[in-house]
Amino acid sequence: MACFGRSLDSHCTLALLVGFQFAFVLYFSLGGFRGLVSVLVHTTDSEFDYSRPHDVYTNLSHLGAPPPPPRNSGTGPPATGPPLRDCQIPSPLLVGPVSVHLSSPLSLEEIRQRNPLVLPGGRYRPPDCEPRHHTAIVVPYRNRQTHLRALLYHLHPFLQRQQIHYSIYIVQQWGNGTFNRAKLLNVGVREALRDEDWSCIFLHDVDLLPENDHNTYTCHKQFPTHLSVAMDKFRYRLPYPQYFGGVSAVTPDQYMKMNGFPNQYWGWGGEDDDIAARVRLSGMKIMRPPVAIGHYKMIKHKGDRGNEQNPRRFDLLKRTRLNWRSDGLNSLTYELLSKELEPLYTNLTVDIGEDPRLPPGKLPFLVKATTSVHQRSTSMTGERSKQEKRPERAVAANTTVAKSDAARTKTANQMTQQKTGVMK
Ligand code: UDH
Ligand code: MN
Repeated sequence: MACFGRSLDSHCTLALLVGFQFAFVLYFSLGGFRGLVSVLVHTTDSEFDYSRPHDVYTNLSHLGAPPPPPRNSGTGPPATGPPLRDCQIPSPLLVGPVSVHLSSPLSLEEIRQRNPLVLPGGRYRPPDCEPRHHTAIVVPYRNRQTHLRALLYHLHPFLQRQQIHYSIYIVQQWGNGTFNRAKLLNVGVREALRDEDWSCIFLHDVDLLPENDHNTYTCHKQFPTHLSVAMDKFRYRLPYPQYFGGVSAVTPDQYMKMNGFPNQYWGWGGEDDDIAARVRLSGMKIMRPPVAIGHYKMIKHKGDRGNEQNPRRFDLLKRTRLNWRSDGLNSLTYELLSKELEPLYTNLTVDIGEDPRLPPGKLPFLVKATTSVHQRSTSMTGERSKQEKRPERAVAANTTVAKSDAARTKTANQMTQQKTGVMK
């Protein structure tokens, strides 16, 4: 997000120069010989015919039902059946290029009907084999309902064909304050890890739709991955070598090593370059799939109200080297207002505060009903008190889940304790 959508300035020119050098080194260090071969093999699109894409729901009827458990003979614990075989790598269900529909997505109910094996919270586990990958998809979000439906329509079948165990988390910024993508991502990682020990966490813009299911939503063991390397918006090229925006992935360990993401970028731009810098500063590098595979379409949109360009982004970027150890996962504060297990995703509504640098007396913009993906009918105007504006904290049974669950907070707690490790 940081260099594009406007002409290059000195910051971007410098980034480009350093980036080319970095990319050159990266190119020859992408996992040794195997990486080199895969880069050579995939340098052009010739391997995939994007002019004849498959329907994105292809092969879903091949997702088997779980094998029936053996009959229970009398008393004792219920029979669990033989263990499932490991899922094959690569998944035999993959088809390559898939068609992407950018306009008029189906309703949430229609999408749910097309994905009968997806469980509440947007969870899925292959029914007939043991998944090798456990991936949480975290989406920073506010007020993009059409985009969200398009994403869910495309992503669920795409991920099911990859035979991974996954869940989709929509992290919704509450209120009308300036949007903060990176902080929402921090919250999403934190909350997702309270649910499960995910082995991989995807950071996914709501308006990016993957076009090739060989682009697997899994993590590299050692280094963070940038997946959206070829977006239609940038004519299917990487816009600049260090670009890390759109869709990227980290393991919990990698995330801790880089002290998460910055919390201080309010408004549009810069935070993805900061994240890329953290990767480098914490001694890691960025992995990427071949350009022929990392194809994405971005739903066309204008800038959002409340997410205007951040004029401080270049100043902040100059200080990443100094700030990354103190601003990030270890300084994250927020309030989880609600967590709902919707049929196709887990909805987290969070109060992440407001830009502390807003000039006193300057009110954030006023809009109606931005709180919910499903059009909560709360009318939100700036005049009402903060307490009044908040969605009610639902405490009831199965749709809302209380914040802490000791058994599941292991990794999240470890991450907090890691503070000292990160600060080294
Ligand atoms: N997002 C929201 N709601 C917002 C703002 C951002 O959900 O109000 C999320 C969403 O996941 C989006 C992501 O943050 O995909 C990144 O924001 P973006 O899509 O605005 O970023 P992008 O790089 O900006 O696509 C493209 C140009 C926007 C116009 C800038 C004009 N100066
Ligand atoms: Mn966008």
